[in-house]
This record gives sequence, structure tokens and C-alpha cells, in this order.
Amino acid sequence: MPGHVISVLLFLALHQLLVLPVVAYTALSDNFLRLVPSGGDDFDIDNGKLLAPILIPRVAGTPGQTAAQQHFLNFFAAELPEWGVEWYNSTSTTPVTGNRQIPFANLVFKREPPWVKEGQSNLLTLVAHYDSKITPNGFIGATDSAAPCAILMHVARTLDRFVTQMYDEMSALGEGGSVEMDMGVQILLLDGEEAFRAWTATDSLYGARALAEQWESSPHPAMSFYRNPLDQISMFVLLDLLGAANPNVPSYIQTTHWAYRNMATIEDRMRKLGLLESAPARPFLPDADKKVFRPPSIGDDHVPFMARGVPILHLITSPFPDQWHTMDDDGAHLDMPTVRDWAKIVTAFALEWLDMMEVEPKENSGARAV
Ligand code: 1BN
Ligand code: ZN
Repeated sequence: MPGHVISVLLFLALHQLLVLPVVAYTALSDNFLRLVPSGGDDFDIDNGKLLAPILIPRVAGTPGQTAAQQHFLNFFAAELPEWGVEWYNSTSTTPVTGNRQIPFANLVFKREPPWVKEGQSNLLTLVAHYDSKITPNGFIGATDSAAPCAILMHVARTLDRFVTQMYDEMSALGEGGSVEMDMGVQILLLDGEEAFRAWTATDSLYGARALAEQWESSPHPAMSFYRNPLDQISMFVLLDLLGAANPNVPSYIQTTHWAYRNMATIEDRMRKLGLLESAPARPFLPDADKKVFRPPSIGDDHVPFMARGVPILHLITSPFPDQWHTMDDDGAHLDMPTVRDWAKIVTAFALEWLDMMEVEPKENSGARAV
């Protein structure tokens, strides 16, 4: 073979090795999908331990805000003690609360490989807002977004066992330390999404705007692989207005459509395996084959992050639920099979994202879906 051909081949091989990182993405097996738990009675609206405690008004600066925060903190302390907890506090006036500074508090729960240094892990970032709208008085916001918060708590506790096993095995084999493989997960429970009077750039997204700004201006130490906490987000998956029957969640964003497809494929596979309870006329995620995209226009917590280049998967129904921003957006109007199906779909998506086939339970290991 002529020398210059060898040089070209060598160059291509090196380019492949050095420039294009090979990142595994292995679909979950049918066996693994069968083991994904739905959360069952934990989503019960009266006594369930995930959702019932937050089916209350949760407006920033009121006792309901504190009760919701306490619920999340108690849950992670009791069930997921290895997850880090961070508070991101800010204050702002609003158009209806005069000169008083209203406190907004985002909560971030994070599980990452124990060996990583600051700024070295990439983080699947699962997001919902926990505040509720100030009007109408007594508004609960069950789909908006108590149910999405409860779903994320369920996802976190399901991931934990597998993530722990993965980190233990990687430690034992000395496999840690490559930025693609050093994957973690964080749950962002954001405050102040709702407008106090009417949705504008300054009356909305109080928590998300403060967090995106703070993370943008918090550089990691020199030589870190990721520049700042925004840069660590491998995908920002935002759940909103989920829990009503017959949801339709389009694919909004062309650049992350591949991630939407991954989730739609999981839904399709779970339905065909008879693993989902709901029987909608159309899939929850019907747009796997979408080809033409228009600029997305739904304002939501992803906006300050997307503006800073973070990849977004926006899971919000269109049309919005009939109960949207009315007193009927309460526990009684949730469709429990739909809530539990979302819990399964998002959990399976996250397990797959985090490459958990590496620790797939063996069929006779006694593991079972709950
Ligand atoms: C979603 C849930 N949003 C508020 N609660 C965002 C939004 C506000 C979407 C106004 C459309 C219009
Ligand atoms: Zn709302």
C-alpha cells in the first residue's frame, strides 16, 4: 500500500479515536422494561407518599412553599441519602406583592460518580416546577406541576439502585475517569415558574432565570472538562402539565428530536409488551417520525437554559389539559393510569440514557416491578 494511503488511514483512525468519542447507547432489553416499576399506590392522591403531600397550594412566600420543600427534603433524606442536596435561593418583587422581596428556592438533588471532581461528570437533568399559581385562590396545580414532581421522585428512587451498582462496579474495575462514562443524574425542582399577574419576561420563571444565570457565572476550576454547571447538562428534560388522560406531547425541538425518538420508542415498546395501563387512541409521544419543525414558542422553565445553549427535551402536552389554570386542576382530575405510565416511560428513558444495560438484573434475581 502506498505510503500516503497509509498516512490517510492512520489519520482517519486517530481522528475516530481522539475526536469522536465512542459513547455507548444500548436500548433496554424487554426483560429490563418489564422490571420498570410504575409507583403504584405511591401516586394515590389521598394517602400516596409521593403525590398527596404536595396537592396543596404552593405559592412562593407562603407556608405551602415550605411544606412542599420539606416533603422533597424528607423524601430524599429518608430514601435517597446518597443524593446531594443544593439550595439555590433568590428573591424578587412581583407585580402583585408590592415592595416585599418574595423568596424563591430551587432544589437540586444530585447523584454522580463518587470519584468525580467538580465539573467532570455529565448530568442527565430531569426538571419540573413545584410552585403553584397564586390565582385562582386555592389553586392546586395537580398537572401543573405536582404530578411531574412526584414522577421525578419516583424516577430518582428507581434509578438509585442501578446507579449505585454501576458506580460500585466501575470503581472495582477502575473504569471511572472518562468524561463520557462519568454520568450522573440531577433532579431540578424549580420555584416561581408561574406568573403572579400575567406571563411576561419578568413576571414568570423566577427560579429558572436565577438558576441559569447563576450557573452560567459559576465557572469550574481551570482544566475541568466542563466549563460550568450548564455545560454539564447532557439533556434538560422538562416535564410539565402531565397527568391528565389522553396526553399529546409533540416533538418541539429539532436538535434534540433524536432524544424524543428514544423516549417515543420506549413508549411504543412498552405498549406492545402490554406494560402500560392506559389505552389512549394515540400514543403519548406521537411524533417519532416528524420531519418539519417550526420554531418552538411555549414559554416554560427551559427558556433561560435553552438561551444559553443547553439541550432541551420539553415534555409538555399540546393542547394543554382542559383544567389548565383552573380550580379543576386538582387530584381528582388526574388520570392515575396515565400518571403511572408517565412514571414508567420517564424512568425507562433515564435508565437507558444512563446505560443501565450494563447492570441489567438477571431474570431470576428476584427483582420485580412495584
Ligand atoms: C406552563 C404551565 N406554563 C404555565 N403553567 C407556561 C405557560 C404560560 C405556557 C403561559 C403558555 C402560556
Ligand atoms: Zn401553570
